[in-house]
Amino acid sequence: MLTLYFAPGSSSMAPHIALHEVGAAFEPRPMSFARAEMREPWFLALNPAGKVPVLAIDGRPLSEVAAILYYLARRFPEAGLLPAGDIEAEAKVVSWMSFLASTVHPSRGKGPEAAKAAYALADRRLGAATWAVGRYSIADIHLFRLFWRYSGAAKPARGSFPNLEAHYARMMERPAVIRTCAAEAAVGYELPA
Ligand SMILES: N[C@@H](CCC(=O)N[C@@H](CS)C(=O)NCC(=O)O)C(=O)O
Repeated sequence: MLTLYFAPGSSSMAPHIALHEVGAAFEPRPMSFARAEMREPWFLALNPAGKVPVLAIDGRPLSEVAAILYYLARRFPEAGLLPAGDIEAEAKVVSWMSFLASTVHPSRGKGPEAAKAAYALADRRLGAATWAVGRYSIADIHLFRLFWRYSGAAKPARGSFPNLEAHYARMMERPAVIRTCAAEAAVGYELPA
């Protein structure tokens, strides 16, 4: 049994998309920023950091976007979300997700210039490639969610990050992304600006 603790539009959007990509049955458990549910003792027992996402696997909590994406990709290999049998390509997926979690995600909290520099770096790193690492993978899901949030909040001028914008458009065509956006919008966004 899989349960996803998520807050619409937040970091948990990435594992939410991945769950739809792999087609796994799961229980969605919406969490509210407004009611500070992530600070409640029962949730802190699942993740002492007080953050979504958490994926409960038969009741055992797994936190951190990259770890949950990795778990889903490995548990459901038929979905092809990790390059199979290619150690170097798999390591590149880890490289992207480490970069996204350690450099890109925290950049918004460091001010607009830091965020712009981090997304410019991500844009250069992606370059003209269709997907982050050869073919579609969990790295693309992680990248997409961060740029979705940044572009929605900071509203950079069109053409500021041409490679990320093209990647975003490709992602928005995927049924798993469309389903996730619809499901999260139906719950309702409570995101700070
Ligand atoms: N490093 C974590 C970051 C998760 C994170 O920052 N979650 C935020 C939402 S985007 C959160 O739950 N914040 C709770 C709060 O601010 O109360 C990951 O990759 O999962």
